[in-house]
Amino acid sequence: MMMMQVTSLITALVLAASVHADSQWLLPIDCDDVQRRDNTSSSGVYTIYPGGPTTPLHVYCDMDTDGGRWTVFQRRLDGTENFFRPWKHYKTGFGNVAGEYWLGLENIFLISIRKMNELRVDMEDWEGGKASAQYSSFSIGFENTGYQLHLGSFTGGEAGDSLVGHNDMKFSTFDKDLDQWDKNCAQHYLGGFWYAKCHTANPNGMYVAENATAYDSVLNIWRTWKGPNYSLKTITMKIRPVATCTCTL
Ligand SMILES: [Ca+2]
Repeated sequence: MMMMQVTSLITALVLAASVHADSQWLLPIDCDDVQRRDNTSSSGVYTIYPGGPTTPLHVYCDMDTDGGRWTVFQRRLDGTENFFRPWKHYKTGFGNVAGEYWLGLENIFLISIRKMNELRVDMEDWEGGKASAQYSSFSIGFENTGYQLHLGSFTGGEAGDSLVGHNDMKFSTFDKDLDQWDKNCAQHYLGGFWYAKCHTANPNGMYVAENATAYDSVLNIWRTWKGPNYSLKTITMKIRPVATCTCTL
């Protein structure tokens, strides 16, 4: 009798463990997984698990642009969110995934180490114009490297390459200066980014409405498209696994 109970207990435990393993196996780590599991998924907010089953993460998935599967890690739409924030916020993420947000450097790191990803930046001006910039690969280092940016080659897009000088840079915020300038880029240009000395793109810079005046590249600019003092109406940074991905799934 005792033996039977023990046996059933073990059976139950093994069953529970295998169910647990199955559900882990099925949890999406990015928007690519979301679309693989249901190819009718439309653009919107989903839950992914790049840090494991106990840390669900809300994210906006772009399932429309150029075949979809994009995991959006940065989005500016209307200036409702404050992007002039300290390191701690850029590390963990902030904002509203249904609107403006930053997914968090730790989350971006966890997503980017799992598969080989490409980067796409989409932007709009105030006259109805749209442009993009694409890069063959994108990943960032872990926190001890300052979440150092590793960017592949520019592969196209009307917006031009405004990230070329940012490759290999560490991330900086006003309270953590890891840039290459003797002053503080993040503090001076009102954002948080992979600043060099300092920038040709400032997606997390100050957001101002059309025709507002600002000085000295503090705005959310993309220099090769609209120059150094044009605040973009929208800008979105997104990654997805490259087509040659051989990841196990
Ligand atoms: Ca500095």
